[in-house]
Amino acid sequence: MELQEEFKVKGYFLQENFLDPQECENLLKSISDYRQQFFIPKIYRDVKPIPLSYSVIDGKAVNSHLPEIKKLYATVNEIINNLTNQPLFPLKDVQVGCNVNITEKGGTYRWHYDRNAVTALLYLNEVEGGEIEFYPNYRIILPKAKFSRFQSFLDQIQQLNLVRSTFGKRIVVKPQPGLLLIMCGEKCLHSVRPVTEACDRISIVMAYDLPNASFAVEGQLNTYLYSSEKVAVSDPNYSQSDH
Ligand SMILES: O=C(O)CCC(=O)C(=O)O
Ligand SMILES: [Fe+2]
Repeated sequence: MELQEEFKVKGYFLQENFLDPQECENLLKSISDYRQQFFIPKIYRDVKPIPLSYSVIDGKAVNSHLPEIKKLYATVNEIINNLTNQPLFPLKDVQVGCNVNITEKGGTYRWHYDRNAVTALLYLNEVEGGEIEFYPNYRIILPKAKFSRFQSFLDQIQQLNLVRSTFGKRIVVKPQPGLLLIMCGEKCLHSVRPVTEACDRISIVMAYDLPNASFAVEGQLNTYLYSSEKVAVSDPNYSQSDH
């Protein structure tokens, strides 16, 4: 099958050694240098069954202090446009567009869909645990009511263990240095399993969408994902979608 067709059918694409070990080392070094210099917010949201428990360098910080990651965000954009045959772009919201996720021992990332159409995940190291588990092309999206209450109801039903195991195709991917995973983030239910060793799991998350894409209640979701502040809604993911 041709790559574009395969991506459309499967809903995801995996490329091992997209970066070589040395390139991963260099990026890990820049990230570690950044962490020596700046405070990184730690996020903990006690959602069931998998909490959101991670630290993040957001897109604004990437833009100002990590130029090599900013460059990667552009390089991967070209790959994605070839793969999807669509004119996708970095998100207008710079804070959300390109992040570095840092997950320490015991950390996880809750079940969610991304708010944007296509997401690339680039893994920089190998850790015990920390697998991403996902269900590609799984979500039933209401064409005219993506931000409605009925959509969030459907999302919650689809997230149930029994519904997932009955109707979904589960894929589990173990992080390894240089591994690139591209998925239709808004249609692919995903979460990250607990990291089980005392070594931080580092992934770069790059989000793309059509230029006119709009997302409901962005501000609240950004607070939920990028700061330790309390938010009014328990899980903005399911009052709309997420990243
Ligand atoms: O780090 C990962 O494997 C997934 C992170 C993720 O899904 C996100 O940041 O939206
Ligand atoms: Fe995600």
